[in-house]
Amino acid sequence: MGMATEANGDKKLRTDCSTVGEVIREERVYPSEEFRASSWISSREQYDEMYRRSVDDPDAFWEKEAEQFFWKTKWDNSDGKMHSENFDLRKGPITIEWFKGGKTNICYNALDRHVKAGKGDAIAMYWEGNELEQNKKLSYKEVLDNVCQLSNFLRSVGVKKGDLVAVYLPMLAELPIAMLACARIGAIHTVIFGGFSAEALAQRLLASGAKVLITTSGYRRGHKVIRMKQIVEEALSRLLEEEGHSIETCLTLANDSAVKRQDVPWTARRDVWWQDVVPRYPTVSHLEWLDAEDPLFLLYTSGSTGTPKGIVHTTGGYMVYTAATFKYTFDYHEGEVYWCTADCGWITGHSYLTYGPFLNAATVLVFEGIPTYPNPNRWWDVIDKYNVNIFYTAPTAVRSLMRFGDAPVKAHHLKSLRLLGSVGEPINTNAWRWLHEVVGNGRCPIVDTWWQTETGGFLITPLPGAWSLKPGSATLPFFGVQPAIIDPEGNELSGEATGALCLKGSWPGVCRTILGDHERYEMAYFGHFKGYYFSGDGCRRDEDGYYWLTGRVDDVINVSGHRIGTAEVESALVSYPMCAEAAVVGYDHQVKGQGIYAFVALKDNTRNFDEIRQALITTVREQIGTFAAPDKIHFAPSLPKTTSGKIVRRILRKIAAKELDDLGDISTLANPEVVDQIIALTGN
Ligand code: 6R9
Repeated sequence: MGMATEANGDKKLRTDCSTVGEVIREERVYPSEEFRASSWISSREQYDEMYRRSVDDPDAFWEKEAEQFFWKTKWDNSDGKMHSENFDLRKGPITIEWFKGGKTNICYNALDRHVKAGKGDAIAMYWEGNELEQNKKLSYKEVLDNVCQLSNFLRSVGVKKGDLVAVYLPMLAELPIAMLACARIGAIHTVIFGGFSAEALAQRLLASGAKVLITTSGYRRGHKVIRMKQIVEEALSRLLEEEGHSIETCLTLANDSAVKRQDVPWTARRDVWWQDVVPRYPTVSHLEWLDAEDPLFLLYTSGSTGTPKGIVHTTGGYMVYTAATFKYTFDYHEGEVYWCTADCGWITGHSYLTYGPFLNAATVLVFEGIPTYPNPNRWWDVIDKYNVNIFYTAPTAVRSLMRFGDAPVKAHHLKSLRLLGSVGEPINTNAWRWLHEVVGNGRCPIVDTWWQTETGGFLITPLPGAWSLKPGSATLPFFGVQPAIIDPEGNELSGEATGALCLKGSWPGVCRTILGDHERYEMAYFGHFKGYYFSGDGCRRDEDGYYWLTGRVDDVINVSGHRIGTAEVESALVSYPMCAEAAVVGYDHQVKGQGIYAFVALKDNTRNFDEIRQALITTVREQIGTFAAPDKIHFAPSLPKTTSGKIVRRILRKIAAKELDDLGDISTLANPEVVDQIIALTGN
């Protein structure tokens, strides 16, 4: 049965909220009757009733969700409450606790529990490598065995509950295995995205205080070979020389098909080959029972100012929340093959490639490669090869594949697909329609999931069997989530409204702190609008209560779904000796969603701009990673500033967007003349 696409009754035109800013006809897309009837939440009425319960009595609602897991000790219910929170700085420090006093282990619930229930032979993971011939599959029992061996090794090198273990790996099967092995023994994992440079890796290792690092000799990404251990070596020697910080154990997976053992730098005593030690350990490993509020992992993310923030998630609430959101949003049913194209270096790889799916005993496809290698058929080949039912990806990847036209998709049957998902940035309606019509053949609903590193799991997302979709809208809040749209004066708006997207009251998956800096956590999320968590995103709520995300309203830019702080890029640029000052803004980019536009004032304007431009890009690559390199560098005599010396980005954003008629009032600048000079230099 097909999915009906109907134009909305009044057929009115409106401005699309996506970053691309097209004008579209509002339409609704309904799930087929067959899809609806078999889904967990199969009607708006069912959702409305559950949603009401979830906000009227969150404890009762989440208690029911939590009860399906194994708890060594039940949470403390003595005062009749299993969660407590203060979301309002006026009332004291921000504190959030869910299931406090309860003892559990997320690895037990994600693996042992299923094996004990007789599902040990079910496939936990299909792994498809960068190269066509590379693949493997692992049952739940096999993943558990691997996790136990690795956790025993980690114990043997002194890792204990509460210790930090850093993981710097590409998308090998060993990456989720490493995360689960840490969780098993109560070690806190911090996964550092493989695209980060030596410098960025060193910065995160130092900030986290990790003593153990798990990495690989190297890997292939498309045609490129990346010598990962070489990057690690650079990071570790810099750490030792400049900071006196040393990593005690560096467990290195030999990935001979990319970089051979003999070709990597090696430090005896510190470095060990995974293959030489881990398989020698027993496949049973006792569990560490953790308090629900013990930390599970640390993940660095970018904010609008300063250095990356080490976001801390805890055990119990995160477990219950990722499991519930995975089940209901992806409408997961046993036996289905689920593919999430995210990297475990970001939150999506934590919540919806690892924990959410494994907690639901799902079969997860892990793909190491890129969509265009060896050719643009690769993704569609993979979907047909593994009969993928649920496919979760990012708008930027969809847009990059749209450029190859429909033919590569049409050459595949893709009949197994039942549901599609999108994350990371607003999805523009063109990409939405292409995904829906060409990839999903008009049959598969799209869940456009809005959430953040800090939120742990989905906050605004379709439940695909329960209501109709509007292309480009993340639709309605998940259970227990209370969005609020707030105007610049801090007033919560009702009905149709546009403003800053905030949240009232906690949900189990929200992060609890920033490592070592609770005050920064309080200021960043709870300091703007008292009594609310501020997301940093702008949003519109329409006449049907649907939410439309419009992008960040702070100084964070979203490049191909990678969250980048303008301050980080600026600090890399100004570290280049010839750079006097730099300001970075985002601008609309056809494929990446947003691109990075850097305005740079040099100390000496007589130099060769092309050479300097190249050197500046190299500097950003070295300090952060290739993904953060500016797309455009615009040299300027100086930057527009207020009389107190603050750079006025608002004007630079307009110049980057070529909206020169709409610069606003520039007369209050300390140096209004530079605006014309910058404009005259466009195209530099
Ligand atoms: C999960 C993730 C968070 C920021 C967030 C927002 C943007 C994510 C989105 C979306 C519109 C969606 N974002 N999903 N915007 N629609 N479906 O991406 O986490 O890396 O922390 O980024 O990404 O701007 O604030 P993270």
